[in-house]
Amino acid sequence: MTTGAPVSTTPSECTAWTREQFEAELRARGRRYHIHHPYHQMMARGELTPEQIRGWVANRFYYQITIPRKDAALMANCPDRDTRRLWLQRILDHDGYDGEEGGIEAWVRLGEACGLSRETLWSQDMVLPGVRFAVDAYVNFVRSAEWHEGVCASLTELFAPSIHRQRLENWPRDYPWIEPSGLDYFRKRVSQAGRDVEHGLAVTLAWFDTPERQARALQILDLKLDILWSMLDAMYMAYVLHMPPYFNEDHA
Ligand code: AHQ
Repeated sequence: MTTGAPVSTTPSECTAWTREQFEAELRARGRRYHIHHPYHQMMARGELTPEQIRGWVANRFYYQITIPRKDAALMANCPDRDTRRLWLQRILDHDGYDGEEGGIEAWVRLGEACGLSRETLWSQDMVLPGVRFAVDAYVNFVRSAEWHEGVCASLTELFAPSIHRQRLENWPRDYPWIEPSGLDYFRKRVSQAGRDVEHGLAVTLAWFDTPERQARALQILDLKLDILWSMLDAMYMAYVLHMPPYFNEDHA
């Protein structure tokens, strides 16, 4: 996780950053990653109640079941067979295949370990409007974006291994009421995210090679950082401040 003073925030008008400088700029956006959101900070300090954990799991489920459709939308826009052969693995990682349950099923087991039923998760009854809008904004962006831009948007995963490792380290101590097998999803993602990022970063560093394109790449990464941050904003309002949409609808 790169934090601290930003490297310069835009390439100069006439010269592109080197690949190393550009990668440093991308990694410097880690200071905006949702690991720093108050909801995640409370999670990492063991301060979330079971209701707040269950709210997070049920809302993130909508993100998880949307990721494969986002990846399929990117593939539909991508004419390059070699890229599609690699990107297909992301869909399989989530949807599963013979002999491998996949990440969505692992997330259902996370929900069950937290006291949520499979039916509750799939009903999406707990999905907050703000979460739904943020997740839909992601898949709709990728549907209409040139495929390299969709690849760039996935690069928040540059920062994901640390957040999965943090949960694996903290949850057994802080949330002992959660069945440890429920954490399988996080175990899988540490390596899968690392593999995804290796490919996504190579594509991004190669394609975004002019000052205009590099500025655009940072704009795309900021959009995805906003999406992840906004999801937690909705959850913070609902589960920490107890102010979900229309909580005060019974006006006098
Ligand atoms: O579990 C996550 C996942 O499968 C993905 C896919 C990737 C993408 O294509 O945008 N991003 C992503 C992320 C996952 N988990 C999030 C978390 O905090 O558990 C992090 C998120 C990301 O960093 O984009």
